Amino acid sequence: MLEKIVIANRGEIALRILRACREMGIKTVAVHSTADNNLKHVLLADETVCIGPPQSIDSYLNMPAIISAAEVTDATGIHPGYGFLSENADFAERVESSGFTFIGPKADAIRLMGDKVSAIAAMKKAGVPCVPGSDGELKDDPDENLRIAREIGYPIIVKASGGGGGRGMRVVHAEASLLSAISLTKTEARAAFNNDAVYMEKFLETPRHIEFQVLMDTHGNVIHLGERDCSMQRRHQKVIEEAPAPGISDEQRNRIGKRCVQACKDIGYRSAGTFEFLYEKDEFYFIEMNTRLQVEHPVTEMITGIDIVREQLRIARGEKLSYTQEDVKIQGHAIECRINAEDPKNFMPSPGLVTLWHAPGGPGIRMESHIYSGYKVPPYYDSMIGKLIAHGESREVAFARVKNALNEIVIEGIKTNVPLHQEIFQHAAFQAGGTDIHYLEKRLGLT
Ligand code: MV4
Repeated sequence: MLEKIVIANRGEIALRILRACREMGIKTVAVHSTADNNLKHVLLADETVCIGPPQSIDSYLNMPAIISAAEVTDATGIHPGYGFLSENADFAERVESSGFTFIGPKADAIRLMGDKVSAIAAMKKAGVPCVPGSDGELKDDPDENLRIAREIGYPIIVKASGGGGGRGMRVVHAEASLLSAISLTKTEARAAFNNDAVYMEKFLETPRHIEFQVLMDTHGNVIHLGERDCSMQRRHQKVIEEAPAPGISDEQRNRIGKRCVQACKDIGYRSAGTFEFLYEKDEFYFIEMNTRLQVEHPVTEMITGIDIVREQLRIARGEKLSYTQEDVKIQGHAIECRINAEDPKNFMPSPGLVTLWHAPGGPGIRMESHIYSGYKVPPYYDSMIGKLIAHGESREVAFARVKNALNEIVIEGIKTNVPLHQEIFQHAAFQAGGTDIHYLEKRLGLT
């Protein structure tokens, strides 16, 4: 079972999945667009299938082409990675109804969590702390909506149930603009998600973004791997992530982790998942669940010693988790820098030929990247070209290592955000730990 899988992704994560497969003796099929013939994992894969032209919609989002690739290569599973089709419940369903294993949760769980109103209802039921809010979809009743908002207290945020990740939301500071904000958000949501359901939450003004990693097998075993702090972001794109989150106690970690584990059992989850919380004034508030492997999974791997991709593959083979909750021990601190092919000043993408590449190294350094000298970064996809991860026995040691590594990195031919990272690691507030989700945007506005 699961002797050969299709890797339905590209870039660093496709390479990460290929490496896990190699360790486990699983054969790999790299499916790729015509712009990606020279991707590192395509060159390393056991088999390759070109699935379409460069535009994602014609290739990495082309469900029939990906499923056909599994059929013609006799693969038995499909790993979606992150982005693209990874949280598309219809895709998961089509993969499984075609007789393949979707290396992720069941379609029902993806669908339940994709609808934020139903996700929050499920979490409340499982005892996961949520943001004070409307307790379900808003009805077409202005007086009732005004009453709910008054009860929550301004500022409030109106969110689309079909949104998430920063799409389809609007902050309301006073009653006078509530009703128009609701109807505007509904109109946008109908156009963007074909679903005009919206809900309200108390708007938290200076929270941190802290998320919990979970793993669940098909035998009812669930573990949490602690949390990550992903507050260092710009325009909903994370820039730096770290684990554990500064200032979070073992008591808080265990308490929230347990609630996430319970929620997984309640919803019949399987595979890797992430519970996103806002954290403000010592309280956690659930906002969304991500039903995929995440970009920042390595920081959790570094502090737990657990290979999350290997566990995903084991779970997909019907095996039990390799670890119990008692086996999970948090050791030291890990920090990840997302390295993007972009102008560090104006954030414009900077695709093109990498003329020279030297990876950083040394104790505690892990570089996840698919680039090589002579690789051409195509203009069609996300600009992330790698992740620099540093681990150390303390946050201070991890910081020292990441700074060294940023100085060692050589990437010529394209612009990258390495200088931005070097600047951020000089900031006293970031060194102190615990900066909120608005910190980077504010700081960039001033300097
Ligand atoms: C919020 C919030 C404040 N209060 N909800 C943005 C992305 C989506 N995952 C949820 N988001 C937010 N929801 C309440 N009740 C602030 C944000 C938010 C945010 C959250 C996480 C990381 C970055 C963010 C940037 C701006 C706003």
